[in-house]
Amino acid sequence: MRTQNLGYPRIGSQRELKKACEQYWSGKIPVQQLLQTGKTIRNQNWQLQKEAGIDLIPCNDFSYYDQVLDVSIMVGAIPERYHSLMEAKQLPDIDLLFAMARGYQQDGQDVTAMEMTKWFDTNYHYLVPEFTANQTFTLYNTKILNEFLEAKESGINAKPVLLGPVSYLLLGKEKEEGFHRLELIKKLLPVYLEIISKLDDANAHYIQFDEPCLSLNLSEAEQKVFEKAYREIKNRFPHLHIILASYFECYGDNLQTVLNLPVQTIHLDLVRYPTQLDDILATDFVKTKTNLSLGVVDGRNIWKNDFQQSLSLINKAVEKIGSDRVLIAPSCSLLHVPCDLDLETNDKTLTPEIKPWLAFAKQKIDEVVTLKQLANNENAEAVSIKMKENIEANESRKTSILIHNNKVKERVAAIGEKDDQRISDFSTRKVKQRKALGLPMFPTTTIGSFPQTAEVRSWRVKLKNGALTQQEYDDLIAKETTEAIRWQEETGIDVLVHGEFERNDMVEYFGEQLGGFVFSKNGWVQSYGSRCVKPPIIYGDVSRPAPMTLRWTAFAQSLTKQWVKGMLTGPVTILQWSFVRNDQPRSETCTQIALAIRDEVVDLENAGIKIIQIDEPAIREGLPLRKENWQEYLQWAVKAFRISASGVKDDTQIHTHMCYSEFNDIIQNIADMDADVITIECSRSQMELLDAFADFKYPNEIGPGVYDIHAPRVPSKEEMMLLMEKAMAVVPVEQLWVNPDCGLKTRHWEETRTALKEMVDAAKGLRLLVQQD
Ligand code: THG
Ligand code: ZN
Repeated sequence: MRTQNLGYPRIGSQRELKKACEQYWSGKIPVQQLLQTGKTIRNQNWQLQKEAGIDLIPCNDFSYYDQVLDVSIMVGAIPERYHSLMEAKQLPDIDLLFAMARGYQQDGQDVTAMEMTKWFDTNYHYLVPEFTANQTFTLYNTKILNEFLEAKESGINAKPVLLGPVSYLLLGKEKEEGFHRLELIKKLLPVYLEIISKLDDANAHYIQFDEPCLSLNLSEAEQKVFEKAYREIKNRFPHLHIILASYFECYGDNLQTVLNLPVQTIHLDLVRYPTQLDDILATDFVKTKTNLSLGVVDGRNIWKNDFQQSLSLINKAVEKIGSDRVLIAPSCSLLHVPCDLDLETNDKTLTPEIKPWLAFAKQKIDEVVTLKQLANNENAEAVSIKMKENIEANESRKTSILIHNNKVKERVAAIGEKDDQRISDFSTRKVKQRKALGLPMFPTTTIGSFPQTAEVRSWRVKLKNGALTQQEYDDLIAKETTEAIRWQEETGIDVLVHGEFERNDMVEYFGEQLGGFVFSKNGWVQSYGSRCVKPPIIYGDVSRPAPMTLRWTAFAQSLTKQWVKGMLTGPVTILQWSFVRNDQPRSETCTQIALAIRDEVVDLENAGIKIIQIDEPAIREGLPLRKENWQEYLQWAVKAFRISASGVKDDTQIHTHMCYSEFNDIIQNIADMDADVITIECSRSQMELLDAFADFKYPNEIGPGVYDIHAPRVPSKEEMMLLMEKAMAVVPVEQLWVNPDCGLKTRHWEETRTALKEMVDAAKGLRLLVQQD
């Protein structure tokens, strides 16, 4: 029996890589210092895994930005617009990488970044490979070999990890019509073979190909491409030990294909899908020589492993195929969990009762090794102590009074048919809202957040370390909020927002105030590039001990005669961006959060707030990877949103906001959410997205984003009017709002002011246009 790891977090346990990258980008450190930081992190990670006793330690799991982008650079899939930057090596490789990831504006050049999208159902984002019909590939960069040799220098014969060729193509997109990207496999494979050959020459024994697309619904033709590709690799390198890894789901209908692939080891995510082990052990697989990597330690969540449960899976496999064919592993790369629980030394955030229930990446590595020792009966005395500790910790969690709140459970059980329904249907509500709100045609609003300047962030740091008193901090937030309200009034925006200056992250802020949640001090997880999030930990029944947003919303409303929109994060998004308890269904936890948000909505209404937005940007990313599971998820997710929104009177207007396009396939479910107004990201696709709403005859009101807030560029009034005219062609004018794409938190004030003035002018222009008709 051996142990392996699929990938280790690369931001560094103190976010060293994030800090070094950002300092490098702002010109504060030279490139050598950034590269040295990377090298230190890689070596620390390798040593840590070596000392823990991991047999197959990954390399090339490190990246300065994103592992998919690294493959694009490795195989030379560098879109045309970066070629002038590459020529004559004008940019060193690392700067080319950052230019592709972040765009490049210097020396009169203005090149846009590559598109970013969600990595499966996680909160990690990757850079989408771009392919053309006459796409060529060449071995442009040997990062994977360099990292392998670097590990070797540190005395580690590492296992190179590489996104497999088929998933790499599937995760990309065609930038022109007339071909399918999978056709490119013929051109791509030679480059993969070339790099494998270099690794082979350097004496790599193993290679791990990540093919996470095997967790999706694949056509027969797509499955065939997997077979062809891996046969070719195997033919060229018969002695190389190939580990095939997919995760986040079972192999499903792709299982037979996977079993036919000429690979030595198949990895299973047994956390997501434990019964897959039985499925495989019931086939002829047992008679082959192929190894199984049992992903029993959760790479997506922070709970301590249940050794008894894992051992029963391991023992089952050992009985059928023998211990030599078994590897123990985390369920997926540990990229998705924080680095080290030992760094959580603050008893106030992670209380001493809860901390023993958890394991971060470093602790999970130990769990993998301990499980092997337990299964092998190695080191019996020392290991039996660990087993005892594990049973005790899990028992203490199961029986803790902290996780149970009977009032919450009773409330969930008592949810009735009416609780997820507004009093009247939209056609009735619309009339009452028009009368109550008195808004003009094409009402203008923003998504909620205004720029979080370094200064505003610094106030929070000072409050935490005692340099500001609570009163001083509150005064500063009040001043900032007041200025934002005044500025919006002057600019002529119709529905105002308070700006969210008091909030850190839109999920963390709510989690901090809800019962059943705890926080880490340092539990950062990479979201994209240098950006990290610190997901709250939901350990128990969720309650709302006190109003969460009432104070600042009511304060803002008291400053103005115009409507101020209350801003809340929706239940599905809070669930999706937190570490969720695994001792009850996610749907149950989501319903509890929905009730907490519902109480907040009702409190806002009682305080005179007539427009309330419940954001659900993560509702799409929560979709199961297999379509056959979509409806079950959508049913409870949509219901949770409706529960949160349905406690109000007809004339209170509920908004929601969603980012990330592709609504076509879930438009019915979005309509079922029954928000009075939905604001959506639209401008990048030039309103194409609206077609789904138009074809469906979406009945409620829509604010299609008229400018892309993800870029520093300021669009003109004319440009925005043009986009809105496109919208008017497919959606009745009385249904339309005018707003930006998304929140303005990451933008600067100057560009925000100019852009919003243009936006208000665009709305005025549109009103004139319509009156003339
Ligand atoms: N919050 C959470 N998840 C998210 C987003 C979010 N996932 C999708 C999308 N938004 C990802 N985008 C970002 C944008 C900015 C940051 C993180 C994710 C960010 N992070 C700070 C950083 O890395 O310096 C730290 C966070 C903080 O200041 O509290 O700015 O909005 N949960
Ligand atoms: Zn958004």
